Order: sequence, then C-alpha cells, then structure tokens
Amino acid sequence: MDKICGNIISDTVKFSQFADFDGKVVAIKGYIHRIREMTGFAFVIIRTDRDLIQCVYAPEFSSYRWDDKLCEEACVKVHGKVAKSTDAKGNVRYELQIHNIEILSLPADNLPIVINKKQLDNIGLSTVLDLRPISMRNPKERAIFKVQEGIARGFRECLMKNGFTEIRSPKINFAGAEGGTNIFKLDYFGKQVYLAQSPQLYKQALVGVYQRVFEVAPVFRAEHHDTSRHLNEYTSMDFEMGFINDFTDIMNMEVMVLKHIMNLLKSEYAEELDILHIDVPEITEVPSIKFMDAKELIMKKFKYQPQDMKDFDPTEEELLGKYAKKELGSDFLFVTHYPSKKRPFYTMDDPNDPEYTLSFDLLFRGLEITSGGQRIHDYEEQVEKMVKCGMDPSQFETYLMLHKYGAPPHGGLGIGLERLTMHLLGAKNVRETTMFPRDINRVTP
Ligand code: AMO
Repeated sequence: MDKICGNIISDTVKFSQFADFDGKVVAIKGYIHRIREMTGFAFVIIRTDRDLIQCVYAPEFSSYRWDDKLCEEACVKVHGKVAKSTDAKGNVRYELQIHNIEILSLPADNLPIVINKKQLDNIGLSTVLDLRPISMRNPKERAIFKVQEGIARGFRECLMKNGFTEIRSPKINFAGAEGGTNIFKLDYFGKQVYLAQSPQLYKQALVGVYQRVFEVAPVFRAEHHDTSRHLNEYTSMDFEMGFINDFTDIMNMEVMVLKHIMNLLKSEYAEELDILHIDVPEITEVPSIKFMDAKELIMKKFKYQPQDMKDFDPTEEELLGKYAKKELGSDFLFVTHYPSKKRPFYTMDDPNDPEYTLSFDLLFRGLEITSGGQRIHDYEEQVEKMVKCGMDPSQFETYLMLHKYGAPPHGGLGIGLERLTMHLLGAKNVRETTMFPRDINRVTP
C-alpha cells in the first residue's frame, strides 16, 4: 500500500531497508541491469539509484509469468518477497523473490555499449564521454560522481558547522578576477562582459557582510591547451574568511575541511570507495614548504632544472608529491610564499620580503588542487598593487568598495573539485572525473 508522507509518495523500499523487511513482500523500482536466464529460473538484477539488487524469477514463487518484452534497460516496478541467505563465508545476503514485474517503460533501441559489467570495456575516454548519459549508468562510472557528491557535501557540511554562510555570485561579470589570457569574453547586449574565472571579487565583498563565506559553483577558464588537468569549465569550491590572524588560519581550515571530507567518504560512501578501490588519505597534519625551498629541493635532490623560477611545471609538482609521500609520509603538501609576480592582484605581499606573497597552493599526490592566501585589505595598498599590475582601479570601483569602506584582514582559497576527485581516484585525466567536461574540443553532451 502506498504511504503518503507529506507530498512525497513512497511505494518502494531501498535495498538498505531489506533487513527490516525480511520475509515480507515489498516493491522496488529501477532499471533491469542484467537478466541471466538459467534452467527453470532467471536472475534479474535491478539497478536502483545506488544499488544493484538481485531478484529471482521462478514459477514457484507466484502466479506471475515471465513477460518476453522484459529486456535490459527496461524501467520496472518489481514486487517480491525479501529472502535472506548466508553464504559459505557467513555473509548475509538479501534478494527478492519476484511476485510481479510491472513494465514502466521499454527502451527504444539496444545500448551502443555494454554498461552492465563491473566496469566499462576498454572503449576509450572519448567514447565514454560522447555517451555520458548512458555510460554513467555503469556502476563504476556512477560511483565516481557519487564520491564527488561526497566531496562537495563534506566541504559544505564542514564550513556550515564552522559558521560560514553559503553565497551565490554572478557568473557574468564586468571584469576578470584572476588575470591572464584564460578569460571568456561575451557580448552582452553590445557590451563586453566576461565569464567568471572565480568568485573572487564577490566572496571578498561578502566577507564584509558575513565574515565567513563559501561557494561551490562552476567557473570558466579559456584554457587554449588540451591537457589532462585543465578544463574550460570546472567546479570551484571556494571559501573566504574574515578577521584572520594570518594566512595559516586558511590552511588550518582547509585541513579541517579535508579531514571532514575524507571521514564522510569513509562513513557514507564506503560502497563507492570499494567499487573504485579508492585509498582514502589519512590526514593528521599537512606539512608545508616555502616556494623557494621547494625549488631548491627539486634542483638539488631530484637534479631537475626548472624552466620557470616563478612557478612549478607538472613534473616539479610530481616530484614534490613524491618527496611529501616518501619523506614526510603525507599525500598533501602546502607550498607557501609564491612569488608576487605570479599571484593575482588581490594577494598580499609578504611585508618581510615583498618579492613573495602570503599565499599557498596545496598539492595532493603531486597535483595542485588549491590556491589560496591572505588578501590585501587596505584600500591604498590595493589600489597601488592594481596600478603595479597594469590595471585601472576605476574599473574596479565596486570591488574596491570593500577596501574603501572597511575590510577585515581576510583570506581564502579555491579548490578544484574535479582535480581533487581525479587524484583521489588515481585517474589520469581530469575529464574522467568531470560529468560533462568542457574543453577546447568538447561542448557536448
Ligand atoms: P586558481 O586559479 O589557482 O585560484 O584556481 C584554484 C584551483 O582551481 C583548480 N583549477 C582548475 N581545475 C580544472 N581546470 C582548470 N582550468 C583549472 N584552473 C584552476 C585548481 C586550482 O588549484 N581565486 C583563486 C583562489 C583563491 O585564492 O581563493 C583561484 O581561482 O585545483
């Protein structure tokens, strides 16, 4: 019988509830994932939102008789009796002895790929992405994005617990926040505007209101290169904190957030971690190294000659990742005090050595997943830095309202969700951990 709970009608049970319904007749809804016909009976695996439920059809279970229209990817409602069994190792299992299968809809065509194996056949990333709406039905593929949900959820949960307010900043903007050439220009009723490279200008403004803010939202970067770590649209998990003592407050908050995320994954996403063989990092303390010390280490220890002394290339990040793991026992490494020339206009220079900044990146298993730091809060200082960076402060009047009318010492960071997911999974390409990637060659599906 349907139970009416508020305005949601729940006439089915979840697999996780099967233990409570042992021996009882219940209904489930889902896709037919696989049919295995045996002599005199058949296994029908139903794929629900998160589970694969084994159902068994046999004439002795009920008067229901097999319908030849039943096929894989049909949407069905199955009634059946929950049956408990114990395997040789003593593991308890539940299945459903089918009493009835109601067909809700039938697919119009056969699938172009096999999705009902543990993982997709070796069809190549490009095909996986071309067919995303269906390739994601594969249990391994969908597990990736469930884990990604857990990461974003953990980020949000931890910050809400720590007094942060969730904000929504516009994605069509009057100016770029991050500088560089990777900005999308847009014709906006005859006026040139830009797609947001980050919520930077707005999250800083809102520190002046809520003191601690965060946002999880898409941002856009006109990356012209086809790399395994760059997307043209990605999800940025940003926070900004006011009234900080110094930029280590930001780093400490990030460590707390990451610990919360990893614990949440272990407690509520165990099945997906298992499917994906994810090795969740143990986080106690995260070591940190100054940028120039890291450069020296790369040159002396790894005998690698950097091309650019103001930034790291991917090989350098990998070497630092190896160093952190082998010598410091950590999957994460903060690199602090980046050169002023390479950081955006809002970054505070180190008063003790203005060639460098009070900023940091966080490397995770040898990949940059976060940039952050302390921001300039003094009006004159910010205007001066903008001029030094070749910017026209009058174009940034609304941004500078924060500084002009009183800003606390503050700072924040941005984490690339897809990149964090990528290295948590040990994936080789960020597109593998992006639901519908946008890159120089792809805007579909
Ligand atoms: P930054 O530009 O370094 O900093 O970006 C922050 C993090 O976002 C991710 N990221 C990307 N991921 C996929 N594709 C890209 N093209 C891409 N570009 C960046 C990375 C990176 O570490 N406003 C600052 C953050 C701050 O200081 O608060 C910013 O956006 O994981």
